[in-house]
Amino acid sequence: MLRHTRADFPEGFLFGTATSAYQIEGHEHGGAGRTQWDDFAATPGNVVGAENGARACDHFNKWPQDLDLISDAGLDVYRFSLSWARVMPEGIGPANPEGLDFYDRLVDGMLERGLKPAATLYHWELPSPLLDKGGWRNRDIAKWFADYTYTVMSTLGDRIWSAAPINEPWCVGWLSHFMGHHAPGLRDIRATARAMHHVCLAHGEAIGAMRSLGMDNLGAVFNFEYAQPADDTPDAALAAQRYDGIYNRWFRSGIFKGEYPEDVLEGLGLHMPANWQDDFATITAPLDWCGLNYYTRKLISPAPNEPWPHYTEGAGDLLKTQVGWEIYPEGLFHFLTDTASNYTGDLPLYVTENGMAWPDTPGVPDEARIAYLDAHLGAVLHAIEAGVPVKGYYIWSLMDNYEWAHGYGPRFGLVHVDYDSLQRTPKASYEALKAALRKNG
Ligand code: IFM
Repeated sequence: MLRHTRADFPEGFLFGTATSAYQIEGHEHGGAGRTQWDDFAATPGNVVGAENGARACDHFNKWPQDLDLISDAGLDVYRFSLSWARVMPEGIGPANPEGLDFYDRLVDGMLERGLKPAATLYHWELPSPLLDKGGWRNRDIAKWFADYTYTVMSTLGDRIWSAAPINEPWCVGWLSHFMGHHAPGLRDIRATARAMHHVCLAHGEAIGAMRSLGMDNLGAVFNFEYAQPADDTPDAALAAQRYDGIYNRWFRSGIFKGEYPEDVLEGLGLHMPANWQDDFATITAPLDWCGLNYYTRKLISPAPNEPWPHYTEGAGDLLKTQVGWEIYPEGLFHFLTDTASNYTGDLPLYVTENGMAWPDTPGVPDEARIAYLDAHLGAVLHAIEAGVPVKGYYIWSLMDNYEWAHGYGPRFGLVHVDYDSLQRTPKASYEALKAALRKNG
């Protein structure tokens, strides 16, 4: 059972669940074009078992049953993403009618079930032909992305409840271009600086494209990790501050303040594209809400003999999830209050992702996930009591799915997926959530 129920939250507070296109749809269906994740997974050593999203959960065909699961749980919002390569197989140029039709039916299916469609336009499956042109390193990506956004939203925009251009810009910029853990697997500081800026520019251009179509309720979705100094030394504190700057401050600062943090520019400044300062008028396009994805914390130690950013990251001894992430709900409270106090003021905040991976087996109650959700719902309530305008909480994820470089091993779902039969089985956490959402006073 969840201790926290709908009745504990303010009237109108929204509960939702989130997924993304490449992780669930089955990319081999419906005339979708090749993506950077197909290429990355096909290169030895990048993804556990070289697994890819070709089949995934076959949501492309099973979506009515998946939407039924969401509405039967009593959830209000479905945060889903659209695959650029499904809509435009070449990334630019003609749209794929089968791809647009799929999303058209999906959105209608949400509305028929009383679910609010919360769309994300980019959740990482860049069309391969655009990577051939440099991908996020190429400034032109901002225009390509705005064109894709315009095409999609010309069809769907009148029925979308809320939209965000890009999921987790840190993953697009840093994780994929500096750490090399995600496609395209680069480890290059110049590419990183460009990607970290172009992702902000593309965000702003896409917001402009959606505003030109008359859309509202537009936002941005950032991910956060609490940076804890590994010990009490001033050097560890500085290292953690640098980590925090790159991960947690760069994108919020660019998008809400029209500036990048000085402590990050110390490392990236030399590698930035020409005249980057001139782009802030586009990047700071006004938003209607801000989304926070939060999972864990890291312990940060100085690494003075390494090049900038001179730190290493590790884990402490808190309880860990299946992917080794420490469970630290205090971090969610921190980022909600920090965002409202230092960046967004009265703007509505949504927890757009939160959840845990656990090695679930059907029939065995996933008590660990229930406890995780309870603890984080507690952090949200605490933030609301402190005056932070949090308006919703979405769980990652509806069902087990493709966890990127980890393949299909980590299970994040409220619903178990058997990857042979593709059968969906709700877990105990799904049932607990359903009971908690029913308790409306
Ligand atoms: O699966 C991912 C998702 O694609 C983005 N946010 C974090 C999740 C868990 O790693």
